[in-house]
This record gives sequence, structure tokens and C-alpha cells, in this order.
Amino acid sequence: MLLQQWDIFCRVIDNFGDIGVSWRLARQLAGEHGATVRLWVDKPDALHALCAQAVSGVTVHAYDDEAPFTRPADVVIEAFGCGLPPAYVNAMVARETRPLWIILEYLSAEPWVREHHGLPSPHPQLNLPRYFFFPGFTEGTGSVLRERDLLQRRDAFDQPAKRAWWARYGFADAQQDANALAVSLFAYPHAPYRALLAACAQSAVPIVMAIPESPLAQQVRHEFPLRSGNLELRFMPFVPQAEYDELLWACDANFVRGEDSFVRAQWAGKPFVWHIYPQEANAHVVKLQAFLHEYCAGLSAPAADGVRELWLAWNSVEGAPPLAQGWQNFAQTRQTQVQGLQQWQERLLNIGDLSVNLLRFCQAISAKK
Ligand code: TRH
Repeated sequence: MLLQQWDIFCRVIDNFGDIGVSWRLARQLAGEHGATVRLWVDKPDALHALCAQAVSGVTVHAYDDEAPFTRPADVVIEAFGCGLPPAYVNAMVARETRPLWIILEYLSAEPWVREHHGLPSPHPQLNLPRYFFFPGFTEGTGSVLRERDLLQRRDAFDQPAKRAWWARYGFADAQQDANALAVSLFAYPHAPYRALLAACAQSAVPIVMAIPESPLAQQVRHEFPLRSGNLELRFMPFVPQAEYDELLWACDANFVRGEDSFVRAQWAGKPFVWHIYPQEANAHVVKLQAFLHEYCAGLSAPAADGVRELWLAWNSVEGAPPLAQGWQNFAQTRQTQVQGLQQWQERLLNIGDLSVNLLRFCQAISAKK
């Protein structure tokens, strides 16, 4: 490999998405591409919450502006525009071969992403090669992360594995014993969860809702009994990142949020509902609509309606239909959504894995230098 050493910088603003993606990328670069990676995190506690286990080839370093930086790596990833410490940038300038500086951006389905992906972002004062790298869902973007063996592991997660997974958290496999619909719930605390849980309690089929620890889980725990009508709530800890994939695989539908769980739900291949990270001036609604536009194009008309209605209601978008109606149509069209998701995954497979695309991009630039 031409570019052996990588430094990834990540600032944890809030939540787990930034560090979740940075950690995943670090693991893939080391585990699948033989790179030596240093992951620099301002708040390592967030990484502990993901229960990240040591991975060969990756070292984790807490940093602030005063950190004693040693020789910068061949490639430096500035995750989500977090900025680089000035002392580190000075060291980059002093390095005999200038490192390649990549600004890894947030994931979006908006059309402008394609035009901006891979563009140079010249530093105003310093002579350092710096480029934008945009994740995305279409050809001409950086795509999304997918470990080489992810789909294989997912497909090998059979009935006994599922039963064992539920048992690990003290539960029976409700889908097998009571033919219930298993749903996982991960969302921001402002989600209209009361309306959702009320609709689920009235469902014709039993619903088992798995809720990993989060501020939303705490609110639900205080307000709702463990059983109401046809709904059973199952509170669980914030599970290790690898086991979170298994939760998505073990369920029939998944409520996800932010960026990383949103992508993992797409790979899980089960109908999913996205609670998008809220932004000022409703910028997130544009982002949400852009994804719906792309994703729903591959669904049957009733499934697309079901998805759109529930997603808009779940994100409290003005003019959305009542959540109960959205939930009903979403639940009724689950089977066709699964078919659409298979095509969606094909599309993502065709544009490749983000870590591979990133590596190729960096190699092509360094070859030109
Ligand atoms: O935590 P998030 O809300 O992260 C957000 C977004 O990234 C957003 O774009 C960003 O601006 C903001 O942070 C600062 O949601 P996300 O991206 O899904 O990250 C959650 C991570 O936590 C993901 O890697 C999955 C993991 N996870 C577990 O490991 N165990 C769990 O039990 C759960 C629920 C999640």
C-alpha cells in the first residue's frame, strides 16, 4: 500500500455519529487495507460507550490543541469539518513529503454532493494538498461504509443466532413464540414517540419494541408501562457497536437516527424509519426529502407512500399526515419495502465501499503529486 499511515481527527460534538463513523473507518482502513491508523478523539469517553475493542493497526489518542503531536501521517482525515489543531498543521507543513489532507463530510443525498465530491479545498495560507470527500448514495460520490464481510455476517445471522441474541439480553425470541413484530427504537428525544407507541398499542399484531439506552429510552421508561394493549417494551443497554447491527438484523423494522445507524439500517435490509439530526432553518428537511426522493423511487407506489408518510410524521415535518396513519401504511407495506431495499443495496454495492473509494481517491492524488 502506497499510503501506509493515516491520522483521523474527530471531535465529538454530541451523540455518537461522528465517532461512530470515524471508528468504523479506522477499523476498516487497518483491518481491510493494512493501514496503520491513529484515531485522535477529543472525548474518548464517547468511544468507550460504543464499547470499541482494541483493533490491530488502530491506536486511539485523546487530543486537544496542546497535545504532543508527533510526525503527521501520510493521509490526514479531518472528520466532519472538525478542524485540525494548529500545532499539528504546522507539523504537516514541516514534513518532508506533505501529507494529504482530506475533509470527510457528512452524508447527504442532495444532488449538489456529486458536484462537490473530490474537489480541492486549497488552504488559504499554507501549501498543503486538501480535498473534500463526500459520502453519498450515487455514482460520483464517496458512497457509504460497508465492511467486506458485512453482508455475509448478516446472512449467517440465522434463527438460532437470533434467539441467542435476544436471550443475551434476557428476552425470548418474540417473533418465534408469539409471532410478534419486533421493532427497534433509536431516535432523538424530540421524536413524537407518544403517538407512535399509542398506535403500536392498538396494532392488530403484537409488537415487541426493543429500546436501547438513550435519553429517549429514559423518557419512554418514565411514561409508559412495559405492556399496553398489543405493545411490549423491552429496554436494553446501549449495546456494543457490533451488536447494534445484530439488533437491526433481529428486528422486522428499525427506527434509526443520525448518520451511522441510518446506514446500518440500510445494510440490514429491514424496513426502517430515519429520525434525522435537526439543523437550523430546517436544513435537515431538505436533506430528508432528498433521501426520500432517491430511496422511494425504487419502491412500489403504496410502499413509497407508506415510507414517506411515516418518515415525515416521525420528523414532525409541516403538513405530514397523522403518525398513526403513517405507521399503519408503513407496517402494511413492509414486504414490498424489503424488495425495494434489496435493489437499494444493489445500487450501493455498485458504487463501492467508502473506505475503498477513499483509498483509491488518495492514491490517485498522491500519484499525481
Ligand atoms: O448518535 P447520532 O445521533 O449521531 C449524530 C449524527 O451523526 C449527526 O449527523 C451528527 O451531526 C451528530 O451525531 C453530531 O446517531 P448515529 O449517527 O446513528 O450514531 C450512533 C452510533 O451509535 C452508531 O455508530 C450506532 C451506535 N450504537 C451502538 O453502538 N449501540 C446502541 O445501542 C445504539 C443505539 C447505537
